[in-house]
Amino acid sequence: MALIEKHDPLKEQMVQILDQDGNHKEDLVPKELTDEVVKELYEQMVFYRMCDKRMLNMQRTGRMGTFAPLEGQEAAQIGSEFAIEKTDWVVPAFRELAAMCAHGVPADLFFQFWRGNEIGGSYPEGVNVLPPSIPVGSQMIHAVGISWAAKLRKEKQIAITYFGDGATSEGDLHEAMNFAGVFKTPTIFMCQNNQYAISTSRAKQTASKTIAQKAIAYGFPGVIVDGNDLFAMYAVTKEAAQRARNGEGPTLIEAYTYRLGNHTTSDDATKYRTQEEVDTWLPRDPLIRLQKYLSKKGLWDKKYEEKLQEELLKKVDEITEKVESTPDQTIDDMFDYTYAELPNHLKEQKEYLKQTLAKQKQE
Ligand SMILES: Cc1ncc(C[n+]2csc(CCOP(=O)(O)OP(=O)(O)O)c2C)c(N)n1
Repeated sequence: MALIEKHDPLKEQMVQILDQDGNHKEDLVPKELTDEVVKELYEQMVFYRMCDKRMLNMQRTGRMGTFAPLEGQEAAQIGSEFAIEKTDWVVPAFRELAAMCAHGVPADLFFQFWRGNEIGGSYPEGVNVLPPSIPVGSQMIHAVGISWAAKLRKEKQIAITYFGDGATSEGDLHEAMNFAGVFKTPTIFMCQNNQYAISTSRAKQTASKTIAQKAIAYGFPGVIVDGNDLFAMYAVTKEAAQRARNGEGPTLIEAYTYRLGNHTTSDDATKYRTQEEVDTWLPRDPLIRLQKYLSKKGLWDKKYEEKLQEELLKKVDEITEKVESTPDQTIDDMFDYTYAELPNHLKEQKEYLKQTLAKQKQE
């Protein structure tokens, strides 16, 4: 528990194990992060960045709806997801391509969701991930509910909920954190502080020095982590998960990161942030620092990267083809994936819609 216990969220210090030059603090590297595992996680991060790029290309060519790109936040998501069990719950906002898919959501369904196809909400049985939450800051109370239920059932399951710095201005987060603190629910509050809520900068979002310090008011620890450092993200989330499973309650993690792309495909970030600012973040890219780390160990070079990207491109192509050859959603798809059993008023609406459309076809 050393990293969380030692941390003072008021001090604006950040837990970092791997710096932007690929240097690491040997004594802090978790033993689970063997060379093989780090390589595997790096490959996942590359894959999700490629999926993200493909979605962007599809959107620009009219084959995808508006969506929120993830570029720059891969370590925050993959590092934290790898620290929990597949039986735990992931409760995302709307930028969590990597966390959701790493936790079991098939990537083609993620694509479908953002194409507006309700099939995108039909996750396979046993995948413990909630759908993206578009209303900002509404999902954290669900995570607290899920984890509280697990605690009442005396199960060792925990929930991790992802949200942005902007979501910390929503009342629901504070209700969720208060409840979590009082009932010591096994919840991890994962704030990806990517410095902006659309055009509102972090400095304008809150007068608090740090986001992590907000946890103090609710009686549990808050910790700031270098969100572009896979090792630190894993190590701190692992500790938070252990705390949760041991009955010690929630943790707020502020993953200090940067959204390299636009807020969504409808946004133009050049209107509110300077190129100089973006340039200061480019060398901190989570992928580049892992490349440097692996390269020092003789495990990464340009040839390996080319081969990897070639292989992953095939995977991304297959996903795209599957997505684009899937038939359009049916009326059933529109109704069937929200409730375990459809409530009566929705049964009536479904029937009404079917009959109305059938009548229209006859006319
Ligand atoms: C309740 C609500 N208000 C406003 C919006 C419009 N909106 C969508 S994303 C966003 C900013 C969210 O910022 P943040 O929570 O920091 O997450 P990020 O987009 O940076 O990942 C806003 C205001 C919304 N979706 N829901």
